[in-house]
Amino acid sequence: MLAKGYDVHGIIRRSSVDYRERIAHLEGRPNFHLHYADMSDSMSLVKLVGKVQPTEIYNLAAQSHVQVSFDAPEFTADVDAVGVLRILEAVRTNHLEKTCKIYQASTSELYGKVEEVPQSETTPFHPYSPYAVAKLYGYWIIKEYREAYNMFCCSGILFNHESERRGETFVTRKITLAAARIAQGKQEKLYLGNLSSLRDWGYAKDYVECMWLILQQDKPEDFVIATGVQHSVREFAYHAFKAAGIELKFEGEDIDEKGICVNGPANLVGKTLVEVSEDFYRPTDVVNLLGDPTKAKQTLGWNPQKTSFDQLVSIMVKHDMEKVAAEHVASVMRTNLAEYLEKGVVK
Ligand code: F7E
Repeated sequence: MLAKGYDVHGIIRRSSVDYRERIAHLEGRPNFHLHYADMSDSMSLVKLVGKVQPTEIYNLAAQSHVQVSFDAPEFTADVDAVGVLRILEAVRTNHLEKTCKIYQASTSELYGKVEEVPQSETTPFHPYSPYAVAKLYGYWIIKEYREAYNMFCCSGILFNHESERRGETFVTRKITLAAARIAQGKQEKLYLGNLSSLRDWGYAKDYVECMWLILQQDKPEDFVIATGVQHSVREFAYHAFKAAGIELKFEGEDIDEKGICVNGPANLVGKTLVEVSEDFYRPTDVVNLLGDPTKAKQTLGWNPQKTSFDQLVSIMVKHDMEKVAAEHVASVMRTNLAEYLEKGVVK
């Protein structure tokens, strides 16, 4: 958005620790502004929308971890479902419904216990987690306000979109970080849940371009955004470890399945590097997601294969190999400095 010349306003939540690593490089830019507000606090949203008078709103705010939604279902519903309504009402309250377009980050999780493969804009929904049920409300309330009040609001039904900035507890990033740490001797093993789960993974950077395109159309519509290519968690792990210089062979089934190193650094060959743990199984899991991006391709002119699966894995592994190496250097420097200070070598 900044590169396109927009004035960008983002909301942040108050926390006792500042954790803004992923936007740190943007802070201080003249057309980038952060405001305290919260998706669970309608007043804060109404006031902010009134102050900023936005022409486009991108609602990416959510409790977005599916497994966590089983532990915090009410919070998830408040933020991911009612939060969308609060934004719509904040726009209406400020009489901006004719000038402000809204993009809602919808999700392939709506298809859940899938009723057809691949999934398109016409596939029936079957949400299969508290997260998905909350997001289904968000999808329908956007559609309702579009029809009831003639507002320009759209849902992008995005399949999994990954990048080097992905949160570290989502499966792709958990794998790429672990592969980097194991390759550099910083971790022994990686524990995962359902290795057979199938996902349509794309590169987040390509997907945000599509979000913007959705709001530049003449009429508001919903779109499936996906690559149309499917891989299992096991395959993602195989390719990520391979990119980190480790070849895995998977043996066994279900909870007993293991990923063993068959090629790579001599100290790792023969070792079990990936194991399955029930801790990462979900009460209900979505296991067969594959998107059909035909409409986005034809209407938006978007290219779903801009970044291939192999390129995505390699971008993420390269980033994490560098991150782990940098952390190692920083820790050696800290240790050396502490030692020099203690010995009085430096003061
Ligand atoms: O899980 C399986 C897990 O947590 C993917 C969110 O951005 O995309 C994301 O939701 C699959 C699931 O993402 C582990 O059971 C195996 O089948 O990376 P994930 P998600 O649930 O697909 C959609 C589009 C969203 O909207 C969400 O907000 O991988 N899996 N082992 C594991 N998953 C995790 N997290 N950790 C494991 O150890």
